[in-house]
Amino acid sequence: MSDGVWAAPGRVNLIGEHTDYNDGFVMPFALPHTTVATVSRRDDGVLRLHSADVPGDATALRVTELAPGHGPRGWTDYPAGVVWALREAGHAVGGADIHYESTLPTGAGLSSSAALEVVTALALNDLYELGLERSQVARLCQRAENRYVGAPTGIMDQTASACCTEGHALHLDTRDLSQRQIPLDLAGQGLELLVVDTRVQHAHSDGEYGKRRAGCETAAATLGVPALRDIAHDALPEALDRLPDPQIRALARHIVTENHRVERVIAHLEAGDIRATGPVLTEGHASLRDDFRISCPELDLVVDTALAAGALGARMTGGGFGGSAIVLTDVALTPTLTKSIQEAFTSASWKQPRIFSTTPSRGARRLS
Ligand code: GAF
Repeated sequence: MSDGVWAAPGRVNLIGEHTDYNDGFVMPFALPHTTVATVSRRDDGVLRLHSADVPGDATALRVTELAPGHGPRGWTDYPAGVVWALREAGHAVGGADIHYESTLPTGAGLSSSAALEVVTALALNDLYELGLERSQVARLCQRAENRYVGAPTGIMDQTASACCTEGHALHLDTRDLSQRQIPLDLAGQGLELLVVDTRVQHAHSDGEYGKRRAGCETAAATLGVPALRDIAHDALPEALDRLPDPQIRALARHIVTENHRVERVIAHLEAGDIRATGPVLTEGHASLRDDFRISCPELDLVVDTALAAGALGARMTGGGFGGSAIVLTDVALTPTLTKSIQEAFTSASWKQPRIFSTTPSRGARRLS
């Protein structure tokens, strides 16, 4: 008999990529796929972690011995990192037995790590009566990932998993963490959003993420601003003239234009016109491919094939170098589009992608 069951979803990001560590704007929504944690509190200071999706026995760790860089370097680092981050922030968290089970594909750029962190934090927040707000939960989970796991990621994925609501995309300002829930009724406008998981994750993705982040910080320092968020879109040409290194210049151009694309997408959604966001999504892909240089042949093939088959817009989503793309389309076109993408992958002799239709779903919650 457990003390409770919690669930936290993965996400797709509609627009606003790599802007979250530049104090910029993002617009993710939660997937219906979740990681579910069945949890019992224990008072002997032992954290016992088991996953139905990973072969092998449970891992047992002493909460007092958790320290960054000392984890076993596997999936258990994410929940262990959350316990470490909670305790480091002064929260009296002891042990727990946690059993995980997930419907989220891992390694698909759909934030399975954030879901694992958030479901753990939410369960412990309830069981140990910590009284943390959702945005505090997200911040602590990000700290676990940055410091304990050692990945220099932004705040988007954890906030999406913790704070998204059904039927909405979440407009998050990553500087002051203010949030707006933007209605996104795809079916109401005869539209569908497809997720295409390319099922590839190129090996160098972690290091390249850090390099992009460092490059953006160099650009901001050269321009004398706290973050690239502080460069207004109409001041971009002048700012670019002040960046001598072409690669750094291209990174800055992506961030400034991407923040502007988020604003354009919001304007279309607020005008009730989801279709009009399509070309903006596609522009975002070109910018990630050409300026930020984080796409890959598989993602480009999805985007090019979808557009050639009549999609309204398409782009990679998430960190890049593999993972998933999103495709905005009229519902009637979905079968043709799906077939075209499958055939394109067959012609390229690549493993078949996983394609599914999705809608903005609920954020993390207690199930029982
Ligand atoms: C990954 C990171 F975890 C996010 O913080 C974000 O930077 C994203 O890549 C790119 O937008 O998912």
